Amino acid sequence: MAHTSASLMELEERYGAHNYHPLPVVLDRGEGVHVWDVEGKKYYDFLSAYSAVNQGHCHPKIVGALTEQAKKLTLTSRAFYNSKLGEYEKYMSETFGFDKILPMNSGAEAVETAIKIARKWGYEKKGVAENAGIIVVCEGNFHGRTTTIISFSDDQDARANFGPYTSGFVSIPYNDIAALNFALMNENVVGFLVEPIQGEAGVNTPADTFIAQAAELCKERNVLFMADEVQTGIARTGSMLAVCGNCTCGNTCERQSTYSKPDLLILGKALSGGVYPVSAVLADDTVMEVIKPGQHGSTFGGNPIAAEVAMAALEVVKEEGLAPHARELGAYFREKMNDIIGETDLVTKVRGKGLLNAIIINDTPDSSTAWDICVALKDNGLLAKPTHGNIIRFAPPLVMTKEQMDECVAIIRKTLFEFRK
Ligand code: IF1
Repeated sequence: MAHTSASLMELEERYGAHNYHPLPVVLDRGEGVHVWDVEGKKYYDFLSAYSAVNQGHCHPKIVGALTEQAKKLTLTSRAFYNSKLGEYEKYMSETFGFDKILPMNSGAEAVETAIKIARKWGYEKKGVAENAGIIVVCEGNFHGRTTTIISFSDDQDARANFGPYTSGFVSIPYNDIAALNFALMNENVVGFLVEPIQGEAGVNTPADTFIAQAAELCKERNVLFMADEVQTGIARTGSMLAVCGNCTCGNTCERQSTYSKPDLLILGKALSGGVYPVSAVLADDTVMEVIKPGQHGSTFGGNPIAAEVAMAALEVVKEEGLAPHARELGAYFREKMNDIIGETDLVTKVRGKGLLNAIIINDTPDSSTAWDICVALKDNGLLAKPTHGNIIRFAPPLVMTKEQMDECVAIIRKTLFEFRK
């Protein structure tokens, strides 16, 4: 019997853990900026799987890399070498300008890897007393959902009743250099873990100087600057990396005025174009050399499919000039949103960088207005989802054309004007 969206939602309700509350749409196919539901209705994807599908759904080059490698060798574990990993590691080292990469699978795994490296570096290189290492994090952070990561989350949904919690983390307000300066007075601090733009907090963009000043302070205090670019990386914010415009990938995006190369760079999501779970931590030898054989890893980390898929995904970013395109189209999008803000009081603000943006709905965070607008957007053929409460994140694949963006802006405008609070 052919399934309908309704019957498939029922299956998930009955047999799946209820750890999500998806928008009521069942997707069956994706291509570029479009997805189709089970009944064949077409939508613009304005979430990109939370910035994992930057290169567009089912990009032929990336899917081709997956299928070709999958016919040859999928997994050896790291008990043996494989013919793709070394080439991939070199490619990543040259693309991002770091000596070494530690390959993992999910974003949270990469964040956990960076935390372990920072702690070990603190004890073995900085001279912090064992088990006394502190990592500074920011209020409103989202770095994944493992027990250690939610230990330093201030989101009660993510944290409550998962204790006992991992210690060794100190929170400061985001975008607050004075608070960071004070926190780094503590000699036991080994790292500062930060999102260049806080995605889940509602595309919370800091002052332009925040990241560069934070990187500078970390250098002065011999603390590792740990940039979580799982969501902001891979051209999403208009340069290959949100933190450092010094990427050596040959992109034509303008160099950022400030040079803020992280000591630990954390990548995931669009590193594979959403085709396969691929994440990574990059660092120079002085940091990465604290990890010795047997001290960290994962069964699938660095597998040949991940290597081939990630290289293809990054080639697409460079060949199609996705970083400068995201910068230009994102500015255009915010300009159009500001025009709409001038015409209705339902939206109070648009904010973001490149094609990572969000609008603030003029209602309380506990209202259902943002959700209701997203359901109405869905009915009008555009998929987006609220982050916290009254904020709707807009993050289309970076391959979107200006013409397609105009169609999406028209759908957003039509929906907001139809919408009765
Ligand atoms: C979900 C949020 C976004 C991330 C940053 C690490 C990770 C993420 C900056 C972990 C993952 C995803 C997780 C996904 C929804 C999405 C999300 F809403 F959860 F917070 F994007 F904002 N660092 N973010 O954004 O990577 O282990 O998921 O591969 O949990 O539903 P992961």
